Amino acid sequence: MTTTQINVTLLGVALSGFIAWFFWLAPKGRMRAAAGAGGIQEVAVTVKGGYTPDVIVVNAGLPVRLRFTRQESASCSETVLFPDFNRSAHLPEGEEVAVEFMPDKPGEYGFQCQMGMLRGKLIVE
Ligand SMILES: [Cu+2]
Repeated sequence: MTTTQINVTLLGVALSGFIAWFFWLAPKGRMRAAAGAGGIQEVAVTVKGGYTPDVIVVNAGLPVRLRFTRQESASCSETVLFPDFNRSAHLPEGEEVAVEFMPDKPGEYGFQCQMGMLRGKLIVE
């Protein structure tokens, strides 16, 4: 192979890597919860092929309310689980469902669909 062929090959590999990262691994958005009048930290989450935002930042010691709206019929995403907080919710298509819990300790806590194919992260500070 000539140098040019090698370069073109390397470029192709780099490009496919970037595309794979962009579609499957790149975070879909990071959102800091806003505390409302009652001191409840709220974030609206859209469920469609993933969670948007999929990284949610909250403060420890204040209740959290995540309002999920599932905008798809794929059965994969019909349940959302918060294993660390012992919470789960059934998400009917097109309906807003609130999941509430109290994050006591700072840390990172995952949430996911039943099979673990869709994933998000809650960062408690
Ligand atoms: Cu799933």
